[in-house]
Amino acid sequence: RMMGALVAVDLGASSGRVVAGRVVDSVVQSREIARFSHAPIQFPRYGKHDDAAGARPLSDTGRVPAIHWDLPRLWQKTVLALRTLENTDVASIGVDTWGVDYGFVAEGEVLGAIRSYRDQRTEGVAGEFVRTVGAQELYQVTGLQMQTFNTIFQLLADGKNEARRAELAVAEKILLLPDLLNFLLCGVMAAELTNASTTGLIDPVHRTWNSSVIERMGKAVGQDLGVKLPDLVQAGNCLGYLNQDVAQLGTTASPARIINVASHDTASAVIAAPLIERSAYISCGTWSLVGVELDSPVVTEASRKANFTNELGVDGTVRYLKNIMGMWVFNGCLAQLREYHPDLTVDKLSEAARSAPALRTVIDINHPVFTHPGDMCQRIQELAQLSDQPVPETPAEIARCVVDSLALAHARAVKEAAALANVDISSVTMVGGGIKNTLLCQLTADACGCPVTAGPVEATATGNLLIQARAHGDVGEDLSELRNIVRSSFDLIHFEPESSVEEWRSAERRVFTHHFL
Ligand code: LRH
Repeated sequence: RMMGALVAVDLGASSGRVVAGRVVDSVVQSREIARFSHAPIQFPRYGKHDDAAGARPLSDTGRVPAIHWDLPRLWQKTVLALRTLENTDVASIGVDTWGVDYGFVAEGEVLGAIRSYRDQRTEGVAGEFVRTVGAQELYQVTGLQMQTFNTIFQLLADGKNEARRAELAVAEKILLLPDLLNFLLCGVMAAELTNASTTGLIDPVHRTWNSSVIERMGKAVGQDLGVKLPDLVQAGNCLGYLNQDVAQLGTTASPARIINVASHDTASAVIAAPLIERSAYISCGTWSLVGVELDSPVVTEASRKANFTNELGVDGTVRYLKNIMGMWVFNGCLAQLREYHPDLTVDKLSEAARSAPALRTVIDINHPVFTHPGDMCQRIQELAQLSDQPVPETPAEIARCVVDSLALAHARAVKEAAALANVDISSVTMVGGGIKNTLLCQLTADACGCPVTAGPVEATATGNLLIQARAHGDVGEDLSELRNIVRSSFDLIHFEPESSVEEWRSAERRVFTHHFL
């Protein structure tokens, strides 16, 4: 019989989509069922004695808001999309989302709110823990980049807050977001490895939970965390069957399966990055994830200092990469500029950037000032001022500054990845929504001084579908075969470097990189 459809639920940090597809004659055929935006939501957070202010207006801007994800929206949109497929023969469903974030489950339900990794409760927490363990030692045993939002630091922050600590105490399991959605879909709990590798709780060599770090953490939060982490499973595992109350998919004889895909969005994107020999990849979305595929982790001091991470990919691969703030900054500027220019769209702003003077002002796009939501344009202007460069004022100038700076950061990370992992790189493969900005692709080729191949845009959903197809035995086992399928399914765009790398090198020297703002 003709195999049923595969459904990818792909939730990025700024938009989600549900895609139905199949692989027919080594070609991915897919159709978007739903697409929706979503964003971290800010709630004001008050001090214990704020009510003493009485009827006076509260104007203390020093308070940091709590930032949650809109799980009800994400779930509802997913369910509605699935229901449009009722009476279709759906073979399976796979879920991927951004990394690191998690929820608690107790008594068969989701407990409390899902915090966003942009929530500032982790501030200061990481430093303290890292100092006690030792930064070098921690890197050696986890291979993970230092980001204040790593799951490990979020859990530590929870342990420091009475209310969250109480939730953590009654939580039966801690589930990363895709695992949580899978649980809602089929009632089975597990932790899929690629995403678990973003927690800081994985041993990247043995590819297991890292019992020594988990024990240490447990002491810090006064809980046995080990029992709260579900068993690890690999991408391709059949977790369970869709609860028919959620949606009636598949046939009565065989309801749709829930398959663990590479549930970290970046891991799915890398699967569908049509890499050739000696090619680095850049997965361009909210973040730009820049790196190379390796078969073992790199945990040298140089690597730690450059803040490269060893996240896990499918089939024993290591995603050796660096997080660069990507379209997050661009989209943040767009949102802000739209207050004065309501007609502005992503496309218009990208086009405007094209016409603005090149390399006039370059900033450190990865500067921590950009981490939290807020006034992106002003932060850019401040960094420009601090480095004595012309301050970008118009939408075009601001956008150009972001795209130039992002391309520069891409090139730098590619170079670092090659040096740190001791590999030769002669081309770059870009995937993800950010490649719709073709100026970014061209400038990345220019800054890297090597050709760029861009595509597919929907790499993450494609990687999600491919792992499902493989689990059903519809495609070959090899990762290289999966990438051949990608190559024959999408039109890839090639960009040759057009300007001299020297211009970029000298621009790089203007970047202000001090992190004390
Ligand atoms: C990209 C991503 C990235 C993580 C970040 C939290 O969406 O998953 O790989 O570091 O979000």
